Amino acid sequence: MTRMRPIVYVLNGPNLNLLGSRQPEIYGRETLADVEAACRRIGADLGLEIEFRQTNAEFQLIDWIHESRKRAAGIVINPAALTHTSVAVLDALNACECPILEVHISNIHKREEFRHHSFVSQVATGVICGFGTQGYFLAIQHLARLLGSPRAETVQTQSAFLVGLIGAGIQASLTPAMHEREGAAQGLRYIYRLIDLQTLGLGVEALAGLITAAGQMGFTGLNITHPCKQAVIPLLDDLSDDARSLGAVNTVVFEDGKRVGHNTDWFGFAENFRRGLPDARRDHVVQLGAGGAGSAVAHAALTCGVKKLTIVDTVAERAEAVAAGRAARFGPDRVSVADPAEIAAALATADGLINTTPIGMAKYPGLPLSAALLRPELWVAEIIYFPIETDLLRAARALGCRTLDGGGMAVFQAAEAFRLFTGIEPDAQRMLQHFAALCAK
Ligand code: CA2
Repeated sequence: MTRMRPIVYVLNGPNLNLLGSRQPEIYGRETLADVEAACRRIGADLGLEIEFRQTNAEFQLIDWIHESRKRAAGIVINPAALTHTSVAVLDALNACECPILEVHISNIHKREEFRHHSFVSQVATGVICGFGTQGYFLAIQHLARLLGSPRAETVQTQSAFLVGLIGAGIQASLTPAMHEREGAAQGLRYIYRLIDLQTLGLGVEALAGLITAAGQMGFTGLNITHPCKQAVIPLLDDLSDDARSLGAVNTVVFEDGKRVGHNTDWFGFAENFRRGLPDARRDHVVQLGAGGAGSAVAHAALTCGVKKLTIVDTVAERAEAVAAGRAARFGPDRVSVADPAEIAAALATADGLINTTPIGMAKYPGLPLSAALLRPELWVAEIIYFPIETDLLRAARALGCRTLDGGGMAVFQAAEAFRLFTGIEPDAQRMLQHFAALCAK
């Protein structure tokens, strides 16, 4: 017999649907959809069912409070501006017998005088304010404890995280520093270990043993990099849809004894692109390189709305393989392959150029194509971040092209892995700043 999970109503009042779009200095950059997704994940971990709602109408909020009276084991409520005005919301909550946790993203006591008083607080079991959207997660966690969820204590004490990166030649990686700094900033005990096959004198065949050992030693999860992103797949119990489609995994989460593979590389490029070149034309884009990150970047470009992507690689079979994989997911009309000899023709009609080859990295300096093929209307994106300004970006900027460096991709892939490992929303802005400081060293 399956036991019913206790239901927690997470209710949100007026204007919270604007979250992420305005006033980020007060409310952060996450959208309400991000908060909802994180609440659901945390609820699931704690054995709770989350009913997440938002309304701009006072009567609707009141109707939902009445509904919670009958169905909810607990209420998390951010009544937004109604906090400070609504006796009706107070009366509705007064009729509820379950615990009520009042949440405010901002510290209302630090703000205008009219926000200092809350009608709701006099009926709330507890009030959380000023912790950003983390307040919602803390409230859910606290409710789980109050409701006697058998998993509440484990999740609570799991604020210690042990993660690592398996790959070869990874000593210079900035990922451990990014994760550990964000973990510390979130008040977590967070340790990130490098497991470098090269320094250990091991080959890819050691991967299975290392993953088993990490699971046995209580690792929360692992990042996986070259040369193990494909080799890890047969060692996993489950894959996210994107990782399955890409045939590459860079993040493994140990969940209830299972190993679940994800790919955050594509998300890293997509998020960097969305933020860095939000209004860039994307009817036709040329991608140089179909190696290590080729599939993930192509996947990201197509997800971001690139209508036609032309992939160019010196090894034709590699370009064909990446194109075939993405065509299977996005349709054959959106992806094609061009021979390096045809690059001038491909670029002539392109809006943008993405370099995924290693040319431009500190150890492979130079340009991946002739600078004569660039023109000011073309935007140019990189995935290389060491150096942050490659020869290609320098040449493109000199011509007046809009450019995107690879730093953001490195940060957002790490941020997404952090979210998968911890269930906690990282502060991407803070991670970007930290990364910039690390690069400046
Ligand atoms: O800090 C909070 O969570 C508040 O409940 C948010 C309310 C405010 O009236 C309370 O005093 C404190 C406002 C919600 C509106 O949210 C926006 C988000 C982004 C852009 C504009 C509004």
